[in-house]
Amino acid sequence: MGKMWPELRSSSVIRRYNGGEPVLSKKDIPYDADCIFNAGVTKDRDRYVMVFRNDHGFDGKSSFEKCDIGIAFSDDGIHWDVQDKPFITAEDMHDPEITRVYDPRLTVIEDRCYICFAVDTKHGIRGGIGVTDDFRSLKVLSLTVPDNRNMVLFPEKIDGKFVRLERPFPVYSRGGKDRFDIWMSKSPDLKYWGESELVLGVEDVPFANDKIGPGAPPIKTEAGWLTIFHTVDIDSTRGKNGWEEKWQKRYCAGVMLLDLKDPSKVIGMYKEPLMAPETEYETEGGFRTNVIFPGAAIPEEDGRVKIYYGASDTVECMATADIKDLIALCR
Ligand code: BMA
Repeated sequence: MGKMWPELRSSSVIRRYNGGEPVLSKKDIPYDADCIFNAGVTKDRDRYVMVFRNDHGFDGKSSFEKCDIGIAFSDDGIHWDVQDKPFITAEDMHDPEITRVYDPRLTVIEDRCYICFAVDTKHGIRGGIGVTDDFRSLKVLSLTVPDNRNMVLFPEKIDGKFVRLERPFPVYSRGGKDRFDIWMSKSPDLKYWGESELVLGVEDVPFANDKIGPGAPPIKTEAGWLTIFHTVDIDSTRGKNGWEEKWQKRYCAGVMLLDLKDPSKVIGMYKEPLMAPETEYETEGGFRTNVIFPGAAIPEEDGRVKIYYGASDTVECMATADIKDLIALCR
């Protein structure tokens, strides 16, 4: 038996939109959809754009036939106009190796919108990066070797290079179990990536004992790159949960500050969760239980940040916090 992990609470700086009700769920989707979650959101000029994961074709037990990426637009970041067909499907990738595309993140860099997404293939999970100029078609720029995912791009070049955070899965070298960390790589063109460095190890996050990964693309502030990530703790005393026979993990959101000039340096981190699963959608009502999976943080003119997160792999929710409070937590 593993040890019982403590109750975790969200920071008091967090305000869940509408008490934690979803901003997007299956009922909003005009095509086949079961679970709508783990979205990426950005602001493209004055319009919000959301790309979201859709697991559909549920077998009634524990798996889905398909997993692809839909797209929606909004004027206020709360009410969404979902486009009438998916944005990226595995078939659109025109590669028989590719079986699923999911967990997208969006970043606008120099007026172009880039998407990072996870790509399941018959030979491992690859991290994809693409660009779209019309939100209808995607040009794929690069795919990592397996296994890598949870990639997010910084919103501007640093020292003339594109920068991404990422989460590879080094199974053998980390003892054959989940001990996965946040890394960073740079690129001159979003195609060739290198200069890789460790950013944060799972052992440095007091409320994680399993793995961590990038969540929202970082926000530039005077104090540093404000970066929301996800964390996982596992407790083998957790039994049947959600729709699955066995789900022993809990996903939370953490927050840290990275150095503006050298973002491989963590200059501050809140030692407790920024968000922990608390509402019914986050803890009980979904396919899984106890999952908060942050994928976007949008700074607003009023000093607040909209934080988008998937709840229990079933719906997409949003919370807000004051940017000053988020920075203060990291110090
Ligand atoms: C991770 C990913 C996420 C998911 C999370 C919780 O491994 O698959 O997409 O939200 O598990 O199930």
